[in-house]
Amino acid sequence: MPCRPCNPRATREVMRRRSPIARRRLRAFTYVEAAMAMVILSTAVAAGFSTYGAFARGTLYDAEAVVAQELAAQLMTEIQVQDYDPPGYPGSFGRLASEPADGPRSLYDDVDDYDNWSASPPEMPDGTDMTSYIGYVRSVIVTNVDDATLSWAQSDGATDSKRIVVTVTRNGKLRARLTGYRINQNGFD
Ligand SMILES: [Ca+2]
Ligand SMILES: [Ca+2]
Repeated sequence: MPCRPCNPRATREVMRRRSPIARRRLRAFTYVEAAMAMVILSTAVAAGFSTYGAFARGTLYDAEAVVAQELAAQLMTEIQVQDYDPPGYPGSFGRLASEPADGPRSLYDDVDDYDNWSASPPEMPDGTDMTSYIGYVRSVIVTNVDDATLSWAQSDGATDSKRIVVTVTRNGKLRARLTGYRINQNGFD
């Protein structure tokens, strides 16, 4: 049977002919539909903000990791071009009295002078604070390791291989860690 064309007047006539209970049920159903639509919309908006928040946090985290990698790489390069041992002190390990633990690093002249170095904010070799990187902590550990495997830690100064680990943290969280090695090349360095 063909449907009667829908128009507002016909709808009002249908509503008028229905019983009061039927009309109340129909209105209640409409309110329920509207309420459900609001709930769905609110949920969708909340999910959208949550996703955006996660994206923003991820972007910030990535940016910090890039900065941390660059800070770590800069210090690693600086250490690896130093002498393996200080001139005249083969097999030694650690800093001389003229090489204070808190720097400046411009006084350091061999790899293990950097052992247990840490600064926040990171510093330039002359001790100047790198104020663009407030909150970052840059640290170094130098360890003599087995010459054959470069993996087993050995006594200070006992081998011709040193492992250098540079870490960068921010707000207590690790952002970068670089591991490098410095080999004593037949005593020439
Ligand atoms: Ca030194
Ligand atoms: Ca030293």
